[in-house]
Amino acid sequence: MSGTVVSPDTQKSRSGAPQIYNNLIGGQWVKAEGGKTFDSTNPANLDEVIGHFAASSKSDVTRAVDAAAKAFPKWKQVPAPYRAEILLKASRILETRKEELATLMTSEMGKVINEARGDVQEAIDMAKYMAGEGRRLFGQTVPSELQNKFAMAIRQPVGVVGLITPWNFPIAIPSWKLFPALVSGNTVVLKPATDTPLCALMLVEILIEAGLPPGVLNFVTGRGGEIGMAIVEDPRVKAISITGSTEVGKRVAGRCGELMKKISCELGGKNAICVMEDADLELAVDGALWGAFGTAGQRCTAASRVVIHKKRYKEFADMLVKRTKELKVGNGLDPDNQVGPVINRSQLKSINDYVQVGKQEGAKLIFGGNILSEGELAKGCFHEPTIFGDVKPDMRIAQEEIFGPVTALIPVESFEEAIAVANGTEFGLSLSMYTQDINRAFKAIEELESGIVYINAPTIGAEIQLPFGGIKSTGNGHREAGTTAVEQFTEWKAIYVDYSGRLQKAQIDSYDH
Ligand code: UN1
Repeated sequence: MSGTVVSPDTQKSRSGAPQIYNNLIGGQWVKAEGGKTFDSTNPANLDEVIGHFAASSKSDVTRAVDAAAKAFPKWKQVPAPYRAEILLKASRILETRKEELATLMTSEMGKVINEARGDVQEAIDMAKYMAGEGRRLFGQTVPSELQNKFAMAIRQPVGVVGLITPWNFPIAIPSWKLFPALVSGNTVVLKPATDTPLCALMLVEILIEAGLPPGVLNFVTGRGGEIGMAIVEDPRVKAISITGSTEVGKRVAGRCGELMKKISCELGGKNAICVMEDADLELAVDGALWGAFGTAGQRCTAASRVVIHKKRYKEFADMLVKRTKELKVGNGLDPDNQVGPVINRSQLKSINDYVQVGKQEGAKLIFGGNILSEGELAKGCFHEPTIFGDVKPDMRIAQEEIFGPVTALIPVESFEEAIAVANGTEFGLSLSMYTQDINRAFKAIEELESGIVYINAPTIGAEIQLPFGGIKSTGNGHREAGTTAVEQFTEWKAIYVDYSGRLQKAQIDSYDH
């Protein structure tokens, strides 16, 4: 398989002035037709421009879909185990370049370096897992009710798929969508978040280097409003997979519904850790600290609520505040820092606006609450890890996704109340229960209304070999990762082979004894 096309721009040293990075269409790195660009900047230092990227419009999307549609007939003929070889090779390149990619990610997205390594590792894991899927892509064989008749179902690729990815896991989440889509035989138009286009571009380059033929993967950067909907609207795009805000996801899903397209949404969360009176409190505090403030709270799975039994509430709150005080906030490239910046100024403002909402609602601000602007921090988008106490379950800060380092402590009287409070939002992604009681643990597994449940572990930290996704307003019935990932990217075809040599009528002819 030939087709290695490497961006001439990214081959240059990244140490000098910021480079211009183009779209990848049909194996060629090309400028947006309008010639316009936008900048990606470092959230730890907004003066640092990471690169200039193509500000694409509808016509660029049309060209990308042209290329993907043209490449599809040949790509779907490539045996899945060979498609998988490319993913395996990509996993090896990712491993070799892990440190470089992690450093780049911290500079472009802000997450602290150790977490950036984890993000790249998640893509490596997914590449290996989906490479294995190339030799599975299981179908079904079932008995026929008639003699001399064979019944089976196979998976086929859906065609051109549109992938719309967020900035918070800028390599991992594109990998969750790209790898199952590609191994299943689809061709792709990928639109990454405008805050993190370089991370996604690096992943694309690696797949090209691993041997992906021209046109199989097309990459278009630009504003969601402008090009995201253009991907959705193009009649040749047969399926969309999007991770993003609930607001955008609902709009995209609505339109896909009208157009009868397959659509999988991974949207907001308002995840909770429940801490019962019998919990190992040290362990629960460790979990809450990591769940609430890891990735500066910018995970769909972040623990933005902690529901605590009244008997241990004060003790827990004191311990959490003490530990939060010790967290070091700053540029994620410094390995001593534990909390990096948030993604951009508008997100910083939105987070701080929620802090004001919490105060107005009468929640007790027990730690943090401020935008950090001392010294070097003034150049970036840093927010103090923030804890509200005595939060009522129906307050906005306990109901709405904040997507920042803010958590709400909610006291409850019982296990049953904890479950009811945990379930009492419009979302259903990740919920967790800390208890030493095995009966309660299993009751929680049964009763918690979410796609992911943790026992004695925080709400973050899903592994790629199990389904990832949520219920209620978090998703629309799909899951990423695990064996379920290929569902969105394949169509079932049921096949009956009648080798009786005569007309046999199902449901009408009966078996003759
Ligand atoms: C997200 O929260 O947007 O489970 C993705 C986790 C990570 C993935 C999170 N493996 O926390």
